[in-house]
Amino acid sequence: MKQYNLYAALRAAFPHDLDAAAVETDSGLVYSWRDLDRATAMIANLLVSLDLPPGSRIAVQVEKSVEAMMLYLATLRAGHVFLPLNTAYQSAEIEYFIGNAEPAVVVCSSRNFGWVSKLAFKAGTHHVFTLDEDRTGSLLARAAHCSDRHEIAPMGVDDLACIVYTSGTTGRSKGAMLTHGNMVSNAQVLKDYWGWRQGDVLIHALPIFHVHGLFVAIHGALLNGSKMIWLGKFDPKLVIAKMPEATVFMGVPTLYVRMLAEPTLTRRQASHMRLFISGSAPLLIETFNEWQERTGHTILERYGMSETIMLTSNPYDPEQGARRGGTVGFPLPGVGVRVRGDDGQAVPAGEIGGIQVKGPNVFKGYWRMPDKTKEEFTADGWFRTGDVGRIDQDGYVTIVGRSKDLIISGGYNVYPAEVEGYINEIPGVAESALVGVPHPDFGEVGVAVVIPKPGARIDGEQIVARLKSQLANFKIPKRCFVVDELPRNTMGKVQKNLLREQHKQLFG
Ligand code: MCA
Ligand code: AMP
Repeated sequence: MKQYNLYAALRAAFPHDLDAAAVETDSGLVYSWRDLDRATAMIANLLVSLDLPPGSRIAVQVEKSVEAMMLYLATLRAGHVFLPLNTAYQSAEIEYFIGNAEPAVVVCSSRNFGWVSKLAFKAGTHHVFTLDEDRTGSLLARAAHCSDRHEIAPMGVDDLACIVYTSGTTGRSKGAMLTHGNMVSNAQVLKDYWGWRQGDVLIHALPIFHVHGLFVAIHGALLNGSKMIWLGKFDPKLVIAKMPEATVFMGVPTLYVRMLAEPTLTRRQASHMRLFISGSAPLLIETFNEWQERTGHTILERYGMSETIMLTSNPYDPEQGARRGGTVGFPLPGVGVRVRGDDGQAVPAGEIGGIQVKGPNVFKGYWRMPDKTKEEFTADGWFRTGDVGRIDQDGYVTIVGRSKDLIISGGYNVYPAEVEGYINEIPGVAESALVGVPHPDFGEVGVAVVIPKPGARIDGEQIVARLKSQLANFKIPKRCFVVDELPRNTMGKVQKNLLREQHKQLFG
C-alpha cells in the first residue's frame, strides 16, 4: 500500500497561514511554516540529485539546530532512512555505526569532518556533508542550488523511516528499524491522548538524536501545527523564563530536578502552561510531588522505548483517571501491554513480571540481525521490552526494574557490558563490573569496580581518563574503584546487586 509518508502526515497538519511562526529559536531566529516546507524540499532535492538507491541510510551526527530537524524531515520526504547519532559518540562508536549501517550519506559537523569522513569513505559512503549549528556547512550550500518544490515520495506503511541504534545487552548496538507506519500511528495516538489543541506552543529543550526529542516532541508539535520554542541546549532558567509564552514541555526527570533548583520556578510563572510530560527514565515520586507543590501542575509520566516509540501514558483527561506518580499510566490506545512470568505465563493483576508489548508502533526488527529480532519476540508475536513491572487492578502500569542490565543516566542509556569491554582492554585490568547507583542529578550513574591482573598497578582515575577518549561522555563511570576481588555467587557469577548496595550512598 503506497500511501504513507510521515512527512506527508505532518505537512497536512501545517496551518493555513504558512507565514505564521513555526519555530522560534533562543538566538532570536523565526522560521515560518513556509520556510520549513521550502527548506525541506531543497534538502530533499539535494538527496534526490545524488541518485541514491531506495532506502538509503542518511547518518547524521550534528549539533542541535532547526536545520538539523529540516534534514530529518527532508530525509523522510525523499523516502530515505534517517539515522540519528548522539553528538557525544567518539570515533570507535561512530566507526561501528557507519560500518554496520553502511549509509549512503553521512552528515557531520565541520569540526569533525576530518575523522568522520575518513571513517565514512572507508566504509564505502560516497557523500559526506557538513552542517553546523550556525546554518553553515556544505549541506546547506549545496541545497541552496536546489529547487524548493519537491513531490513527497510515496511510501508503504512498512517502509523504513528511521534506524535508531540502541545499545545491546551483550555485544554491540542494534539498529531498531522504525517504519513510516510506526511513526504515523504513534504520533496520531499521542496527539489525541495528550489533548493537543489550537494555540499550543511547545518548549523544545531536548537533544534531537533520540526518540524523545526527535519523534515525540517534534511530531507532537508539527502534527498539531503548533509553534516550537527551540532551545539549542537545556537551560533551566531559560525554560522557566519561556513558560509564559508556552503550553507544553517535555523532559527527562533530570530536567525537572534542575528546574526545581531554580527560585524562579513558581506557580505564577507556570500558570500559562497546560502540560508537563516526563519520560525516558523513572521520575522519582519526590520530584513528582515537589513539582505539584511548586507549580500546581501534575507531571504526566509516560513510558516508551526506541523499538516501540511510546507505549503507555498517564491520562491527560481527568475523566479517564488521575495521573499517578510512580506509575507510567495506561497502555496507549491500540497498544497491547501484558506482564508475563519467567515461565511465559500470565501473572495475576498486581504481580510482577516481564513487560511485553504489541501494536502498530512496534518496530520491524533489528537492522541485519534477524536472529536477535526473533529472540526478542514471543512465539505469539509480542515484543519483550526487558522491563519488569506490574499492571494493577485499575490498569495502571508500574515499572519496578529491568531484566536487561541497563543504567539510565540523565535519560541516556548506558549498557554495562559495553563499558566493561573497554575497561577490560586496558593493560593491567583482569576484570571489571559497572553498576548503576542513585544520583541526585542524573537519577542513576555508572560506578566501575575493577580487578587488576596479578602484580599489575592500575589507578581508577587513569582508567576514567582513558575511557574519556574512547566513549561518549555520559557512559564514563563517575567513579572507579580498584579492588582485589568481585563478590560472586556459588556459580561464579558477579553479584552486581551487592556492589550496588555497597555503593548506593556514594552520591548522598
Ligand atoms: C552530561 N553528563 C552526563 C549526562 N549528561 N553524565 C551522565 N549522564 C548524563 N545524561 C556529564 C558529561 O559527561 C560532563 O561530564 C558533564 O555532565 C557536563 O556535560 P554537558 O553535556 O554540559 O551536560 P548537560 O548539558 O548538563 O547535560 C545534561 C542533560 C543531558 C541536559 C540532562 O544529559 C540530556 O539532554 N539528557 C536528555 C537525554 C535524552 O533526551 N534522552 C531521551 C532518550 P565531564 O565534565 O566529566 O565530562 S529517548 C528514550 O529514552 C525513550 C524512547 C523514551 O522513553 O523517551
Ligand atoms: P531507549 O532504548 O533508549 O529507548 O530506552 C528505553 C528504556 O527507557 C525503556 O526500556 C525503559 O527501561 C526506560 N524508560 C523509558 N521511559 C521510562 C519511564 N517513564 N520510567 C521508567 N523507565 C523508562
